[in-house]
Amino acid sequence: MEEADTEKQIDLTEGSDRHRDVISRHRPDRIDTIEEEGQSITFVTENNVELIIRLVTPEIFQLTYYLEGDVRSDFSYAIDPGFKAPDFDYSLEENDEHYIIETSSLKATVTKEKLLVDFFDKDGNILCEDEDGFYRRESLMKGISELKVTKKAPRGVRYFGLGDKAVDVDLRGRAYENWNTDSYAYERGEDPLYRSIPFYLALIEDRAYGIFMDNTYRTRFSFDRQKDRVSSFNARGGVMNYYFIYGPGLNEVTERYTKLTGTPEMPPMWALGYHQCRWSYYPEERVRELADTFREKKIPCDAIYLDIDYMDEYRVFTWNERLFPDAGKMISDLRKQGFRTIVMIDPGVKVDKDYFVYRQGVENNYFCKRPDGETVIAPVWPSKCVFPDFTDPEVRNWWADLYKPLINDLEMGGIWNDMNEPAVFEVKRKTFPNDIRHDYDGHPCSHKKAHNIYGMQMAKASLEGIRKHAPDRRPFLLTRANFSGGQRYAALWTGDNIATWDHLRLANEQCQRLSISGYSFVGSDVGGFVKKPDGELLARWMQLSVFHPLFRNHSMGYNVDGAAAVKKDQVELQKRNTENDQEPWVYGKKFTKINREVINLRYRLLNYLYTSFYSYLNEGTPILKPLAYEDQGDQKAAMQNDAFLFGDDILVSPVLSKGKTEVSTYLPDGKWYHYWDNMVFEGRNSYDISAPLERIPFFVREGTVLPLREVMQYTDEKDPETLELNVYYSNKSKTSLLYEDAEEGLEYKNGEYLLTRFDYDGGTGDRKVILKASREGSYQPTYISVEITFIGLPFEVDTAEVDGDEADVEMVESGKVKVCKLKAPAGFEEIVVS
Ligand code: MIG
Repeated sequence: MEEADTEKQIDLTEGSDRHRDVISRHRPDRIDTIEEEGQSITFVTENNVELIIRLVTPEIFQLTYYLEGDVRSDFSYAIDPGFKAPDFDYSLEENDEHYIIETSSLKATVTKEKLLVDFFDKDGNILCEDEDGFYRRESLMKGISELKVTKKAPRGVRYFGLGDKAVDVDLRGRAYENWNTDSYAYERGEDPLYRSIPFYLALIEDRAYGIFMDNTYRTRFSFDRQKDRVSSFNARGGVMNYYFIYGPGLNEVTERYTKLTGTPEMPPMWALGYHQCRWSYYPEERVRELADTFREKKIPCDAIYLDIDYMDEYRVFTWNERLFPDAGKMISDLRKQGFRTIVMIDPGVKVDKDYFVYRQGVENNYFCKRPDGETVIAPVWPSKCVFPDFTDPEVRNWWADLYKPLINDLEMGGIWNDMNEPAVFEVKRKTFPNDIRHDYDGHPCSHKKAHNIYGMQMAKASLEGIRKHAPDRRPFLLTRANFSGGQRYAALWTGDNIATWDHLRLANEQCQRLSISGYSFVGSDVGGFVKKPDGELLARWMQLSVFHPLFRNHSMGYNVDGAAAVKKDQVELQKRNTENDQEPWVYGKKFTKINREVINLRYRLLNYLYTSFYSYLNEGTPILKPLAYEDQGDQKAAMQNDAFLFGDDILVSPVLSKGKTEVSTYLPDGKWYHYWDNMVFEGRNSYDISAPLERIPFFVREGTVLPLREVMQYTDEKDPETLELNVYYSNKSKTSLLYEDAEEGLEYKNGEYLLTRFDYDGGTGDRKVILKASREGSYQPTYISVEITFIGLPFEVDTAEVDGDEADVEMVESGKVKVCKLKAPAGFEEIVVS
C-alpha cells in the first residue's frame, strides 16, 4: 500500500497552484544492460536503477543500488579494514526470465523484469526471495525519505540478531528501529536503544542466512509485522547497500558477519574477572575501603570503576582534587592490592574558557558545528557542553592524546565511555539536531548519517589513545553507544536497566542477541542500575553473569533522583547513604557466601572463557548462543529463550524468576552432564532441574575437556600451580581446545601462546578412553602438572597410562557419580584409561 501524498496537496493559503513538494518514487523496471568487472556484476534498468552485485566470498554477496546523481563510495565504518575478499570462480548465465549467478555455495537469480533478487543454496533450496525488491522515495524538499528492500517472510521462518533489542529471541511479528538512544530505565519492548546493529539472521527450515544493511542512517527492520508474510529493511538516507550472508548454519552466518566487520584483540585476563562499579565511589577513602572489603571478605575482584564524580565539575580529563588528592598514589596502591582502576570519560566538553580541553578544541576547530558554522552547545553533565567531531581523524588523534596522563602517567587499567549516542539532556529528542555537520573521515555529511556511528568513532579514538599511551599493555575500553563493527574497539554493557526480574530475563536475552550479532564482549549492570535488588535477585543476576563475558555489578548508588537531575552541588560530598548499596556483601552472611561462591565459579571458568574469546577473535564464533545455534533443525531447541550456550560446550539454564528453586530446561541432542552433581542427561528432552538459591544449573557436553582454574582473589595474584581438566565421558570422540598465553601484553601476537588441542576418544573399545593432547605455539604455562578427572566412566578403572607409563589413579565419589582422578605432566601427549 502506498501512503497518501499530503505534500502534493495544493497550498491554498499561498493562493498558488504550486505543490508543496515534489515526490518521486523509484522501482526498477526492465534490465537494459549488464556488465561484468572483476567479481562484480552491474545491472542497469531502462528507468536507470543500477544494481551492483559484488561477490565478496562464495557465501557473501553485496548488493548496492544506485540512482542517477548518487555519490559512488565504498567507504564504510563497519567493514573491517583487515577483511580480505578472496578470488574464486563463479558463473553467470541467463535464461528467458533471469540472470543466474552461482558460486560453489550460493546461487542468486535476478529477474530481467523488475530486478528482483532471489537466493538459493547450491542444491536449489530457496533461502530468500524478494517480494517487491528495491524501492526508493524522495522529495525535492526533504530528500530521501525511504530506501527499502522488501522480501518474503514465509510462515515458519524465524528471525534473530539485530543487536540489543529488548525482546524475546525470535524477532518475528514486530518492526525495529536503529537510532542510538539514551534509554534510561528502558522497559521490555522499548526501541530503539543505545546502539545500532543492522544485521539479522533468518532460519528457514534448517537453512540459515543473514542480511547486513551497511547504512548508518536511521534504519528500520520489519519481520511479518502485519501478519502479511513480508519482511523489509529501510533507511532514511544514503544508499541501499546490503550483504547477503549464507550459512547454512546460524553459527556460520554469525561467524561470516563477524569476520566481515571484525573482532577485537585478546582482552587482558583481568578484564574477564569480576568488576565492581557504582555511581559513584568517592572520595578516595571510600574507594580504598571498598578495595579492602573485597580482600577482607575474600571475594575475588579485578576492577573498580570511578564514575563521573571523580572529575572536577564533570570536566573530562580532570580530577576533583579534594575528593582525590593523590589519584596516582591511590591507583598504584589499588594495583598492589590487585585492582585495576577504570574511569569514565564522556564526549561532552564543558564550555569554560579556562579549561584546557575546551580551549584546545576551540582553537583547532574540533567541535561539532551547525551548517553555517556555529558550534553546537547542548546541556549534559557540566551543563553547557561542546562535542568533539570524532568522525574527523585529526580530532580522534587529539582525543587519543588527551588520555596520556590517565593511561601513561597513572597507568589506568581501562576507560569507560558513556553518553556517546550522543546523549543530550532536556530536549525530547535526546540528541543533536539532524543538521549538525560531521567530517565522516573526509566524506562530510549531516548528523542524520553520522548519528549512529558517533559513539563508535569516540570508542575508536579512545582505543587509539589507550593503545598509543600503553603500547605494551592490552587495552580495555567499555562503551555504551556503538554500531556494527564497533566490536573491534570496545566491550559494551546494556545500559541503564532496572533491578527487576524481567530485567534479569532481558539481560539474558540482550546479551545472547548481541553476541550472535557479532558483539560478544557484553554484559549487563549486574543487580540492575535503577532501584535496588533484593538479595535473591542480586544472587541470581550474579549467577547469570558468571556466564556473560563482561561481569560487572553497577548501580545508581546514591543518585536516586533520576539520571537527568543534575544538581549544582553534586560534587559536594554526600552523606554516606547505604540504602542503595548492592555490593556482593550487603545482604547478610548467607548471601555474602552465595555471592562469593558465585564469583569463585567465574574464576574457576576463566580459562574456558578465555579460550572462547580465542575462538571469537579468530573464527568470529559467538561466545553466547541461543539453543537454536546448537541444533537448528530441532524446533524445540529453536524455541528456547532462557537456556543458552556459553562457549561451545557449556549449556546454562539460569533461574530468572523470584522464589524458584527449580528450572525446567530443554537439552538438545547428545548427552549433557550437570556440572554440580555430574548426573548425565539425555538430550532432546526436557527436565526439571533443582536450582537451590546458591546454584545456577549448567551442563557440560559429553566428551568435553573442561579446564578449571585455581580460584584467586584477582587473576594475576600468583602463577597457577596446576590446572584441572575435567573430562566428561562419552562413547564417541570429541575435540576441545585450550588457549593460553601470558594473559597480558602483546607477545601472544608473536607466537607466544599455547593452543592445546585435546582429542578425546571413548569409542575405541568397551572399557577404554583415550585422551590425546597436541600443542601449538611457544608459550610455557607456569604450572608443571595437570590434575585430570574422568567423570562418568561406565567401568571400574584397572590401569591408567600417561605417555606410556602407568600412573596412580584415585577413585572418588563426586556427587552421585564415581570419578577417576590422576596427575599428569602439563605437557602430556596421551593418556589411556581402561
Ligand atoms: O545520565 O555517569 O549508563 O552507567 O553510571 C547518566 C553516570 C549518566 C549513564 C550510564 C551509567 C552511569 C551514569 N550515566
